[in-house]
Amino acid sequence: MAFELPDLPYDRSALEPYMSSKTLEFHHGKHHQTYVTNLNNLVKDTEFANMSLEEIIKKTYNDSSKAGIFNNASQHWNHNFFWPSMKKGGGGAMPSELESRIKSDFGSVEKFKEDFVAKGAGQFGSGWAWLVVNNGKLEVNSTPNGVDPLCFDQTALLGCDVWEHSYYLDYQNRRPDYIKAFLDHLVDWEVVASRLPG
Ligand code: MN3
Repeated sequence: MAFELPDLPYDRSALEPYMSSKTLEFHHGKHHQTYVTNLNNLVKDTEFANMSLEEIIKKTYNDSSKAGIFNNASQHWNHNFFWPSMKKGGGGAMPSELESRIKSDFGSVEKFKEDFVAKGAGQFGSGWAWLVVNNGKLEVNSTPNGVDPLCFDQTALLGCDVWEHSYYLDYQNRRPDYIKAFLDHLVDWEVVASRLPG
């Protein structure tokens, strides 16, 4: 079964002014669509054609002969995960369980946000900043290109796309400002909390 581009769970203008409809038009409509199209072309008539996205990612990570499949599969997964992590009127207060986990593992919500922005801003070139659960503990990290927490058997709670296509139209070179706005005005913390392992 072919992979498909999911609809955005909000209008293209819903995240303005923090993420413009122009950015979503290109980012969702062109970039994400291209990963889906490339992936479908690459897995056609191969052993990967009937695997889940997660299986494909785990089986092709670090296999240089399968780099094209890995990159497009992981980027499809990453964007499927990214869109519903945001909502109109996001940011704001976190559900109490998530907030207490963050306070206990980072010291404070402010410290978590500082660390997350620093990881995303410090990622050289294209990649992602993540909040993950690793061995029961909340951590922030960053990954290059399409690499994601599935590759390391970590549970992803939140990912921020720090490829230039995610912010350049709205923030130009000000990547830290984009990541701060993402945390303070876009993230749906209810969704993030729902991803905590039970
Ligand atoms: Mn992207």
